[in-house]
Amino acid sequence: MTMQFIDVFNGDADGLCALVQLRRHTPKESTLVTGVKRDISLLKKITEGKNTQITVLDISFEKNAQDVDRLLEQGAKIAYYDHHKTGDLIQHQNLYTDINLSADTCTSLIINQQLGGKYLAWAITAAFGDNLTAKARSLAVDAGYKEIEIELLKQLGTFLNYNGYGASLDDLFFAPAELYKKLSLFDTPFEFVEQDLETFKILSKGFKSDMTQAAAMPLIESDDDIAVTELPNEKWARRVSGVWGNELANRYPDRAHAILTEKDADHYLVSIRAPLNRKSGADELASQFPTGGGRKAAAGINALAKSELNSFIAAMREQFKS
Ligand SMILES: [Mn+2]
Repeated sequence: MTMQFIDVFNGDADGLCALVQLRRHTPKESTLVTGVKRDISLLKKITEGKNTQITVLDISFEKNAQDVDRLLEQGAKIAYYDHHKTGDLIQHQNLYTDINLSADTCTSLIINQQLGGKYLAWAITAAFGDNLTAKARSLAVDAGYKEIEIELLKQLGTFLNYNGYGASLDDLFFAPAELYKKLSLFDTPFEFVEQDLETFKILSKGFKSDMTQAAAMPLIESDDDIAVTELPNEKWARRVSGVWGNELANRYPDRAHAILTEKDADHYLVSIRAPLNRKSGADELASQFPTGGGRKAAAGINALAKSELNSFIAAMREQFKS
């Protein structure tokens, strides 16, 4: 029986760039398992662990622990790299983990460290995508990139991250597996943009158009500590909600933000951003609601009942009062 390789990655900039680095370094014929950014229970899509080597990138261990357990029992070898909430880690001889919960790192930076900086520009792209702007910039400056190059990495990171949002693959310009195949042809993001300008342009155009629409939507709550905005149940809104949250966080670094995107008649999809200057509490707020979760700086709720909107806003005020 031959060994089967399976690469499991979050469909955002960080997941994409983490796998690009790994597979540029160690090419493998692998099966790709991914989805929209919010689709993080990815390991349950793997039905059989026997004779498999599974690499997992940028999805919460906590949300996948049962399947890690099951796949290990079935005989899988698993390498797990991440920076989201872990819950209780499992100890097993066939499980390798490199998980760092620091608010200033991301999975691509963890891989970058593993590879000794070999594909740094991809890691910086991901850091920009995960809105680790200061960290990304300082790495880029230290590496000697010119301002125009740094701006390109920032744009690409933002666009790749933006492409991952949406309720289903149907909302996206590119399915993440398809986008991965395009990116993974190149050692650097600079080569990708130069040689596949068409893909870059589709993302760039979509991003700018969606952001313009988001900027026109009113805030339904705002004070010094928090701001809440509501977007309609449309493709553009589902794509842009997360990056619009990042943009607001960058513009108003002392304020926490929530982007409510109407999901159906009774529910919102919620993106939460902690104040950029504090970078904590987003996960705590999200976890108070049944379908919530995420990181300290950025978290979300998959389905917030509209009837709970007032209690959500009250909890948000309480969480982020200065
Ligand atoms: Mn990430």
